[in-house]
Amino acid sequence: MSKVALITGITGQDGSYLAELLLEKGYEVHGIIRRSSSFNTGRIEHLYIDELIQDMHKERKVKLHYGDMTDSTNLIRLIREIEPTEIYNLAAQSHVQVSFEVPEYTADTDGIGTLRLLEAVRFLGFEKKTKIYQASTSELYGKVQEVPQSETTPFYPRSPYAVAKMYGFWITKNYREAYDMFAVNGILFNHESERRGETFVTRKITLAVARIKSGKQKKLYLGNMDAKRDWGYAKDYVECMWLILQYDKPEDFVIATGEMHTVREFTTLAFKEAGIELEWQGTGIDEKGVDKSTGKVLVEVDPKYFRPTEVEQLLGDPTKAKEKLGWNPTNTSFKELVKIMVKSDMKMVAKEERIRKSFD
Ligand code: NDP
Ligand code: GDR
Repeated sequence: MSKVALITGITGQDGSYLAELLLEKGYEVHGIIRRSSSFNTGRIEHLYIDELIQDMHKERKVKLHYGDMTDSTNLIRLIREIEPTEIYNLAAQSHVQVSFEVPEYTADTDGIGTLRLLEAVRFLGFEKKTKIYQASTSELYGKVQEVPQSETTPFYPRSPYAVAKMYGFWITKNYREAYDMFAVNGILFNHESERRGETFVTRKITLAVARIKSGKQKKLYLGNMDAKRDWGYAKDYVECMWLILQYDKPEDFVIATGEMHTVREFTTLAFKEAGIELEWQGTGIDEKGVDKSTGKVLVEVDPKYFRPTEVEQLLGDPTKAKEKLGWNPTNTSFKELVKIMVKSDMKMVAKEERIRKSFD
């Protein structure tokens, strides 16, 4: 039977890497995109080149459809037309801090959106032919009840985003149990890449480093420098999404590196990659990152980035994924991840500069 995948959130970081992986594996890949007033397909442009111009790339093309997680009839129609054998539900308002500003929309997209998708599959009678992957998150653990967190650790969500994702987690599990569907959760810890959205802390840091190094930005303002995260590489993580759906039983899995670092550590390493040694002075909102060689303050704390309720630390235990899926999360180390991101942003900033100069 030919494999047909439908990816919601295909224009996002993970969606773009997953689309590449599934095309390589010979899948027919469909993706849902939202109408927007400016282009939102930058991460996947290379996967849907106009077939009239690039006929030879035909087999590497994704098929894009307009849709939205808030529109059930749209989801039903698309699933009926595409008849996917696998659905990867990656679409979400995925920014934790933004979810405090748009809690209802976040609940609608991330929580009820998941229900709409599951219900569409059930309504169409596709329970036995369509497997569903739900993008669950380490944010479910929130105020952590045990360290490290595994599939059995209790949840304590700390943001409207996490609460919405909690609904997504349980409704997926409920449909699995109630209707015998292959509907599963990947509980993924933070994963980053050169395609990470620019307002998530890692990418915000690596972009700032590149801009500061080239004289285009003076300072980087951050929030909670003490927050600790288990950061992995997105490319490794999308492979795991696929492995979870290929496993012979529908089960939920934690995907993490098993290593935890502070925002401060990430920042120090990122500047170091660009040849800048930082020294930290002060504490709390007075903390500053100072360039050792020039004495210039390059990093400051801005309380506007503090969250009403913070998740202080997350550390995942990926033992189950390692043992049952044979997954190896150490392909890209923390240091390597920071290096990849800084290098890519330095390249991007240099390219922007060349383009700007060509207009001078
Ligand atoms: P991104 O924010 O990069 O991408 C989110 C995607 O969802 C985008 O394609 C976006 O479209 C789409 N989207 C948002 N709202 C809607 C909507 N109402 N209807 C349809 N599509 C919508 O997220 P990531 O790629 O980083 O993450 C993928 C998924 O995994 C998300 O569900 C996220 O919550 C979850 N997750 C991510 C982790 C991480 O560390 N990256 C860790 C654990 C879970 P557009 O481009 O138009 O905005
Ligand atoms: P997170 O990622 O909330 O873990 O959610 P983010 O990178 O936004 O924050 C990580 C930690 O860094 C602290 N922080 C800052 N965060 C941002 N964005 N900007 C800042 O200036 C800043 N300064 C400090 C935060 O307070 C936090 O503690 C991500 C998303 O991808 C979710 O969709 C996903 O579910 C989780 O990871 C796992």
